[in-house]
Amino acid sequence: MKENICVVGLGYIGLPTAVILASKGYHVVGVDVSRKILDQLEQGECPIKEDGMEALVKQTMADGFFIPKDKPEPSDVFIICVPTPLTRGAGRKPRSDMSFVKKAAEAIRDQLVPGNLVILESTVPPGTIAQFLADCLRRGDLEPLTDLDLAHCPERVIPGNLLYELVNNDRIVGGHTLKAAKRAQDLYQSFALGEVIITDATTAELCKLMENTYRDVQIALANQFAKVAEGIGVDVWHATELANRHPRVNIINPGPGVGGHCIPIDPWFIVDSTDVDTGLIQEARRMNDSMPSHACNMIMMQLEKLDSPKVILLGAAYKGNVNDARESPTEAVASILTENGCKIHVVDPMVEQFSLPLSNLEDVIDGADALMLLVDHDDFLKLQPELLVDRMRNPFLLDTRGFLNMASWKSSGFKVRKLGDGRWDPRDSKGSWEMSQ
Ligand code: SAJ
Repeated sequence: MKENICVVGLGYIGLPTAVILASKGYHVVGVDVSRKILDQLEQGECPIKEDGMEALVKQTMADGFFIPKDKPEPSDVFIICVPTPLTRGAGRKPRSDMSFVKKAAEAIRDQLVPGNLVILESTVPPGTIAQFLADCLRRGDLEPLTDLDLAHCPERVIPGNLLYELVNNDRIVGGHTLKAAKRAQDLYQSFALGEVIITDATTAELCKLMENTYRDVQIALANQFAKVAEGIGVDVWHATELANRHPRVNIINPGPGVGGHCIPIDPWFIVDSTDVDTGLIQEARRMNDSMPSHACNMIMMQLEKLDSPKVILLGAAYKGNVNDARESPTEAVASILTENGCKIHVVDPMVEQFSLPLSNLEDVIDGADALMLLVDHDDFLKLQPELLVDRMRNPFLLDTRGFLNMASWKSSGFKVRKLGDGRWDPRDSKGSWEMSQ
């Protein structure tokens, strides 16, 4: 007889985890506090736009294995998948906001019986399972550290390829005890083709933070190289391609900043968890946080002679081909340009919800002074510069992702500039940019 499972939090991680377990024959109750998410699911809609998700949600609900609810129910296993954002108090370093984990743990507390397995998937500071989670779950008649099996199973999936990675990635499972780790391992191995590897809970907690911090530092290095290349008149994209021909070098891409709900946040959890000098991690954060204003300077330099320039931001998502705009660099870019007197319009064919109004390019292109490509959505490759150029007051394109075919935009009459490319003289109104390849 398969165990009953209650998944708390039906966001980007909780919902796919719930339905994939349901597809393996577990009876899964999925709980969320958002009425909107529950309504969408009940109407057969999937709140997450990812390949395969909608079909899986429909199938598991039709089969009766996945049931969305607004409150937890008694179960054998509880999986908590709620956000752990940052709190940014004035004058101190950002810290983890554990209020959602606390609420989720308190919501399941009265349903717990000895022998239950409680898994926390949310990214958390090291030591959370043994202390914070146990404290939140404790009841007069229930001691979590002895009566329950507690485990941390950090998620690793990349938005944009979520279901594939959920099944195929290797997975780390950290138990408060060996028994807890083995129980969680069996559960995840029921759907994972990747290997599920067990360790202790604190190692698993640190491991997750190390993965995302590693990525943040790598992106910071790419951004550092981009600024250096601009300063010395080199195209960093071309130089990177050449450097990556070295068998042990893999430099990734610079850009207008690092967004999403993980990479800009998780390094701070490490900084906050130790008295050791974490200067390298903090410097990487600073470098990545400086990129929106760096990209804005490239625009302002070009538009400084114009009165109230009209700038169209292409992309609101935090990265290409996703509809998720959390912590998107576009927000910072929009506010910097607005402070500098620009009129801003944001265009994104994928994003439905954003902190600023979204426009259709067709409605805002007339009289525009600059297009700023911030997100590498495949949809933007379909733009036809020859149809845009005559409608703009000042046809200028800044590509912050090294994504568009600059030669084609340039031959259509655009002045073009690419982040990380120093082969450009801003005094030359025609633009002295040349392709080196
Ligand atoms: N970015 C760059 N240059 C690059 C790659 C990314 O500027 O070369 C930017 C993106 O545009 C985006 C941000 O960084 O704004 C983060 O994007 P991402 O694709 O690097 O990562 P996420 O946030 O979508 O997902 C990450 C993944 N972690 C790692 O790759 C180590 C994913 O596996 C995790 O599951 C996820 O964080 C998470 O939930 O923690």
